[in-house]
Amino acid sequence: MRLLLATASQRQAWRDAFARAMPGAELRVWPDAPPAVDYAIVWKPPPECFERVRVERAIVNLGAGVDALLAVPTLPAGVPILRLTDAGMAEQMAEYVTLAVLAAFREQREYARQQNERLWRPRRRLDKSAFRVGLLGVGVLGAAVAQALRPFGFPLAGWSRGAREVPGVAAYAGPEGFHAMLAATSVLVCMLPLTPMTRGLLGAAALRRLPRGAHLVNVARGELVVEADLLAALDDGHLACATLDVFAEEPLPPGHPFWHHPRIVLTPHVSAATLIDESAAQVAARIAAHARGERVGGVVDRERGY
Ligand code: NDP
Ligand code: OXD
Repeated sequence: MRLLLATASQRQAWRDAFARAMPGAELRVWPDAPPAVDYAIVWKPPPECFERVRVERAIVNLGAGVDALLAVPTLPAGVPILRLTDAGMAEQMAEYVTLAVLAAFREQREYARQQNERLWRPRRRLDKSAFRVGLLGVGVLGAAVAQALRPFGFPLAGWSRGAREVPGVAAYAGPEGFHAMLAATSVLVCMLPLTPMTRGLLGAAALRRLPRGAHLVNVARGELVVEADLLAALDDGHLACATLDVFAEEPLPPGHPFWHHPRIVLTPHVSAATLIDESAAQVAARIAAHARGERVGGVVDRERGY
């Protein structure tokens, strides 16, 4: 089995992990490029990669989101693309989103402000039955987040292309479902892939459809949100807070207004880190199955873009 590994960072750690997970494979690491391989295992590969190396069986994306890979202009047509599914990310995403939802429900920002002003002022408990969490995307990560939130008793709603059924989650789909869900959402959590259909989805019209005082959590991709519209909705108090893990430009530039915004909590794209050993194990098992001609999980539909 001939493999090419092309990763944007942590090259040595990935090489070691694949050497352990696929001991019999002939592993080359970009820019050491053979003319042809069976599988290319990549994360944000340079365009020259596909110019110099012919991939004969499949391209494996070392991440859940394939937006960056699909944007590579030299990506060969007709070669199947596989992506990571969960591989240790679902648990992390569930932790991150649960923290953000509970912080919103228990009004952590308000109490922090009161502490700052030495104010002893208990607030009336929010009505949980009216505190609805809306999940944009209920795929691998969205469904795991839903299951983590369920025991807390928040009403849950989920929007997907196909009104996907997830236990305990009211299903919505399509533009009408989108607008209906937003109108009754206290915390909106974005876990959609970035595709031509979802880019800029969360602009002024969508954000202002949320009830006044709603929270936004974006753990998917920055370009799903129109940043200027989000700033405007936070500045005039329509939105209470945004918890942001992803940005149109990463790393977030030092002069970006998000850094010091009083209504923004931000983290540097860490809500669900790619775990090297778990990911290598998943990829190794999938490549072995794929090479045997079996059906494998994580197959990307290029037309849909995810
Ligand atoms: P999945 O493909 O499993 O789930 C995607 C969900 O989005 C599905 O429910 C899908 O609907 C829905 N969806 C896609 N397009 C549309 C659309 N046009 N309208 C309505 N719903 C839509 O992906 P994952 O859960 O594995 O990952 C989601 C995203 O999270 C990734 O693409 C990536 O960008 C991001 N991510 C971020 C990380 C971070 O650290 N911040 C880490 C990992 C991932 P349906 O179910 O009908 O197909
Ligand atoms: C991913 C990511 O898509 O880390 O896996 O953002």
